[in-house]
Amino acid sequence: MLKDALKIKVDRRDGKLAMAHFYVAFIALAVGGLAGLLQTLVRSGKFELPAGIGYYQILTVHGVVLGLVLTTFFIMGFQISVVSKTAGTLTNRQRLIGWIGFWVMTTGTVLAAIMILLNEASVLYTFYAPLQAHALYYIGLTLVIVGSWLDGTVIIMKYIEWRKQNPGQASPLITFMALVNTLMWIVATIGVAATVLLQLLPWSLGLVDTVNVAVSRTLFWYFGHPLVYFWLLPAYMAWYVIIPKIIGGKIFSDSLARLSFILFLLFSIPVGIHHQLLEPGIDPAWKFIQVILTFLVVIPSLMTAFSLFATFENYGRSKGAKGLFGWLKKLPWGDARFIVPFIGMLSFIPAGAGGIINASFQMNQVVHNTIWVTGHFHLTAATAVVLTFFGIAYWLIPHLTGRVLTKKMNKLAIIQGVTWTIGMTFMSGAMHAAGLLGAPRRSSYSEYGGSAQAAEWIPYQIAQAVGGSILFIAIILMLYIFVNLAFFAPKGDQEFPIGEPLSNEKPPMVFENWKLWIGITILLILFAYTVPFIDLIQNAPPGSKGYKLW
Ligand code: HAS
Ligand code: CU
Repeated sequence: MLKDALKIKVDRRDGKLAMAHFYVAFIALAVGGLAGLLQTLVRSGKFELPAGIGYYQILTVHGVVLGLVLTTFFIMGFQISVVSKTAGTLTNRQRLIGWIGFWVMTTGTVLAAIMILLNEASVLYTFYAPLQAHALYYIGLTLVIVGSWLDGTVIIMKYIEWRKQNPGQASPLITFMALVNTLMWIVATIGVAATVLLQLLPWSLGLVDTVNVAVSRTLFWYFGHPLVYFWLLPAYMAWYVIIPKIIGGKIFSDSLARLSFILFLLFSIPVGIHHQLLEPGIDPAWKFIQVILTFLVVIPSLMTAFSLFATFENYGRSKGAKGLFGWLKKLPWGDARFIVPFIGMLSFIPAGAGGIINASFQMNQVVHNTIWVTGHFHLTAATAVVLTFFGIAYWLIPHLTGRVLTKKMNKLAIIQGVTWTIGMTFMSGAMHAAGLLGAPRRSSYSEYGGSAQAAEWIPYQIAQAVGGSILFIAIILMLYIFVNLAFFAPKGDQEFPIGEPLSNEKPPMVFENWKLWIGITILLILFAYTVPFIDLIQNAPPGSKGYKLW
């Protein structure tokens, strides 16, 4: 039955819902990319923003529009597509909920964007208190989250329906993965919803005068770390399930893939304090416990790396490859659907290593609040994840619009991926290096009164501007390809690749025992966070009034 389902195209109406999400995502790419380019130019010291636009204003645009809007819209569009493909067409009711979710998210995005453009909310994408934004900015972001819950509801409903219709059977792998990501997202977003609704909103409306800064940051990072895995897991879905089919191989192990996703559900959330290792008010013992939990969440990524190598090697050897690395030659290097996400995988090796450095309690002192961290997340989020999203777009957009990726577009797509990689190598490389020399993140250009140390950073800042400019060219190429695939490419049947496992193993049904997994997730969260929160509330210094520093 699953085999038949894999031949069917995604229903046209579901495709429209997914495409609506992709339009917003790619508009976000255009706006956010431009803001990014301007930032690197300002930081090179050779350019000033016109018309009274502030550096922190465009930095906020960049973070919100790319980190929150592009990602959430792309992920929801992708997850709806894979679930519709493998678990079946959405019912009218499910589709309606999806559309309401989409419009709630879009309304929230527009609201937040207007407040940033009016310069009422230059508080960056992390909106740390005591920086205080206009209430409508917080309301806008809340709507984005509420809308994403509605989209998530569609995934959950479809999953439940599939299980009812197929009793005793393991759900389709990629539907299972989309469900895990949705459950993680819902548990995680409760944290940011709590700080916005209970703290930041009443405070920016003037209903209360002060805010407990440490509590609000801790609630933010309770959400902020799983947020980055919410971005990563859809890329992993493509790596585990879609790439094997594209190369003509098989998924190494269905059960291993499910286990790694369950581990992400368990360990993604009780680790947020690794973003606060240098903040006061949290006992070092609890920081250390969350550092250990962070190292546990590295394991499913190592499992993923292992399983990808196994898939590639297996395929290569099945084609007669010899020697230790002979299989590399058998991979389809001319196929953009493969090579662009593959560069993403490759970049995730140094990116992940950088993450492990960040998480190492003492080493965090060297890198925290330096531009090294910005370099880290431009390799993880803006390379590994985003190149995979582009790789997905190259076949999914034409599949949904009934068109095909032509040879010419395929070639341009490879050029796009390579251009991105060159730009990012300059930009992220220079950020890592300057960070180690102490260059701060989240800061506009300054010579710091002619300090000798700041002078050392300037060449790296120029390298960042060079990288940023190359990246902007790659963004223009991506937008051009997107418009082609959405509106102009020749009509045809673009394949929706869904891989199958190497063996006929039956994944253990315990993986679908959500009471168990959500139960353990909640216990781990309570374990990691109860005492820190009690401390932060009981021993809180007087609350802070709001600041508008821009
Ligand atoms: Fe991170 C800060 C730790 C992963 C994103 N991170 C950030 C911020 C962002 C971010 C946005 O502990 C900044 C937030 C802010 O604004 O302040 N991060 C980690 C760790 C991991 C990690 C331990 N981060 C990510 C991912 C992100 C992301 C993924 C986005 C998508 N990060 C931190 C810490 C901080 C931090 C601290 C705070 C720093 C501070 O002080 O502020 C791990 O999950 C990484 C594990 C990954 C691996 C790599 C596995 C490799 C694979 C590829 C295999 C390749 C193949 C192809 C098979 C161990 C799966 C190769 C084929 C060949 C032929 C060679
Ligand atoms: Cu983190």
